[in-house]
Amino acid sequence: MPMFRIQNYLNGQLVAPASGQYLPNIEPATGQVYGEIPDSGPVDVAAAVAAAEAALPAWRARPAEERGRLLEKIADLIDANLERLAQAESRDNGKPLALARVMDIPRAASNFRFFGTAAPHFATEAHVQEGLALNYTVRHPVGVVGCISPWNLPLYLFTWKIAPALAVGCCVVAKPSEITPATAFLLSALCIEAGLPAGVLNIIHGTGPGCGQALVEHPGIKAISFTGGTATGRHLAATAAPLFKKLSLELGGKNPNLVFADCDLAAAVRTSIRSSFANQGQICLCGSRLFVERPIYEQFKTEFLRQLADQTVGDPLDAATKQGALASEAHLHKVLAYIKLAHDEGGTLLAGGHRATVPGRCADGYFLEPTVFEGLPYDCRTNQEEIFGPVVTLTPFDTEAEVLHMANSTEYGLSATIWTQNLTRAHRLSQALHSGVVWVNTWLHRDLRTPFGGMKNSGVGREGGLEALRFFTEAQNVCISLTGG
Ligand code: TXE
Repeated sequence: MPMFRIQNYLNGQLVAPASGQYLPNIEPATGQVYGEIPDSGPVDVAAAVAAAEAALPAWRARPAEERGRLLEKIADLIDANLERLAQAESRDNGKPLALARVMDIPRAASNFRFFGTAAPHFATEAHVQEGLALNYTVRHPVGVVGCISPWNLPLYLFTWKIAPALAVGCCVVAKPSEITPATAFLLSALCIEAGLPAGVLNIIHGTGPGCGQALVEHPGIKAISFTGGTATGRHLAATAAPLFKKLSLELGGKNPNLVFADCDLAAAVRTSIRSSFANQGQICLCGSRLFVERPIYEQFKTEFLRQLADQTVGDPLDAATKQGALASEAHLHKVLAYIKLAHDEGGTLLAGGHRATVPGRCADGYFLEPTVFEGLPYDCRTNQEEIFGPVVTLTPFDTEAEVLHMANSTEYGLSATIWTQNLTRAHRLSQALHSGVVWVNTWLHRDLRTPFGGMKNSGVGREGGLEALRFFTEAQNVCISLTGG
């Protein structure tokens, strides 16, 4: 099979990087190189920013409805190419093809459709000072913005940033993760097909230090929307703050899953399997710390481990596969190191714990058994640090105060899930949890209008709905005297 060579999307064209250098693209399910990624650098970033700056006046001047129609056209093209995109996503990331078909790619289309239709409805405020003055607020597109995304939900998170930026009239220079660049490249071709004007969106491929850093530092980039690891987010913030750039940071999580004795146990177990292991546990919203009220602890554990047996690890292309490969070899070794740490910290292994072997074409893939530990203190490193893999801990609790303390004990505050039939407790606890997103008797239920993001070290700012549209704009207040001076 010929190498799948990815190109940059620069000023409406698919082009090679200025250096002519490429990086290998590895298929995690096989461990084999199957393509090449441009190793772009500051020269490519500067060309992309220049193209975006040139496109900006015409793009921001277009009626919002027209911009929205173009975004909807891209959404339609994503739908029309669903199978091709899902296959590319699965191959590039290692996730089950079945998951990419129902989650990643449909959501990417929804992102464009949602913000495309939101653009014409984006209204601003007016404040009247009776008899004195009328203030109205204009929200101008902030200009050329940078969008940097991770490898776990590649097209899903990439488009979640790009669509609102384009909707409000910004031009974009975007960098997908170098670990999963394929669907961003395929999106470039769909944008050309949709008739997106040259320079409005530019997609530059490369490493974080080589290409992402140049994007963050470029003086032409006025705002940066980033999703990725907390350590990278901290570095980005340190770079961008002295340059006074707007920053939206969606970072890691160590999310608690609180299961009370009065819950619907069948639903709690079923969904907790998903919230623990979906996408190989590589979703920032996965609930990796399961706290179960003592009266049902053993029952929950037994049923959870029983259902875990159905969590088939296998070839992502196989319809029976529930868990595919981890995204990279380095990530696999990181997660394996955490499994060793959990043993060292005195945890009892209840399931998994080893690299999984999948015979045939996937013999060298980066597979890991779904892994469960119990008997670890809530404040040990295994229970405090983001593992970002199919590894969870089970911990019993006796009181609401105790579980709240344990749930809130980490440096993170992205999401939390509560399982209870007690309405009062659900509301009381939701308010007390230090999490940007709380789910009650559900998980990963998303309404794109709602604010999305984390507290504490899980991030700064919120994405989603109006929050995203506001982020990519600069508010200007106009005050008109009603008295004539
Ligand atoms: O992410 P990075 P990594 C967590 C998870 C994982 C850890 C590290 O715990 O193990 O982060 O993953 C770009 N300037 N999450 O190292 O490095 C990079 O090229 C500008 C949580 O793979 O944060 C990529 O496009 N950009 C998470 C993006 O940042 C830079 C999802 C994310 O990569 C850069 C992924 C730099 N100096 C990992 N350095 C979530 N919250 O969903 C890197 N990048």
